[in-house]
Amino acid sequence: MGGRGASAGTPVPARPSAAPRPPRFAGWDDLLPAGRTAVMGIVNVTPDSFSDGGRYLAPDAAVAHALRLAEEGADLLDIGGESTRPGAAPVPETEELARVVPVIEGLRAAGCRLPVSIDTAKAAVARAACAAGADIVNDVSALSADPEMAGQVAALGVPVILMHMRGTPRTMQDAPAYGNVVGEVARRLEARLQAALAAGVRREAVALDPGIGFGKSVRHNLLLLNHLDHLAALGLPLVVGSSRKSFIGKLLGDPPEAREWGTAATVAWAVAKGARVVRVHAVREMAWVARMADALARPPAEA
Ligand code: PMM
Repeated sequence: MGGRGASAGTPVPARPSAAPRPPRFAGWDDLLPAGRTAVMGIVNVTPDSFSDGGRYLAPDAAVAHALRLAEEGADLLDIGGESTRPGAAPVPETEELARVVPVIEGLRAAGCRLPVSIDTAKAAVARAACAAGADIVNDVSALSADPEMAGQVAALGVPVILMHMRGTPRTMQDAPAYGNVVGEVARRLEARLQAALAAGVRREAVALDPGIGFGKSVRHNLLLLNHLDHLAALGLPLVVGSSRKSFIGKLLGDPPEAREWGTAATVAWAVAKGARVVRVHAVREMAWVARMADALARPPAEA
């Protein structure tokens, strides 16, 4: 599985300085594997993420975990230093920087060439992470939390993920309500896309994400996944992050391991409905699921 990764692009020398670097990838087509869904491995460098909080807070542990995910077949790695679990408090910028920068530097120093995204809503963290070797900005606020972020992403010239969220992590699960969740999420993502373009971000650098679990009830999450093809019709790559989220636990009654099996169903479904990237914790297993679902959804000529 280790050899199934995407084109790793040009080499990434370890570089501890904060100087800007030219982007390795101009857009999503440059970094996604052709003909199959990409698997993004989650590396949360946080004490409190809902699934893996506290396990990889030490930089060495986070780097080792990320290298393991690469070995298991991740096409991209997503490094985050601020928990976005419901109710989570914001993390100061200095703390977030201290969590993520050593991990990105450590990964590059270890020779990892995979595309790396920085999961942050802060422009300063995006800039420092990209200087340390990150290639993509993954912003759960779709460039709306920090007024500097859209201009920063445009200046960096890197691909970006615009994710839908209602409210902030602290408030988002307080009785989320929509008239038509699919239409409202699509319209908001379209508006954030326009804001990004107006700030100078190129269209081919943008991917969209419905933000499963971010200000949504169980039913809202199910409807968004059910109508994922509606969002795919916006014409940009879709990222889907359903892995181990609480709607799966609520549906299945949360016995041990149920969230992983439930995740497998959502990954297969998302692939069939047009996701280009699935963001997961269990990379080895979900890469199998994604590959099988790819073959079912689009049978290869020779098999
Ligand atoms: N979910 C989480 C964090 N970052 N980014 C994107 N693009 N999409 C998501 O669904 C998403 C995200 C929260 O989940 P985690 O605590 O398992 O990382």
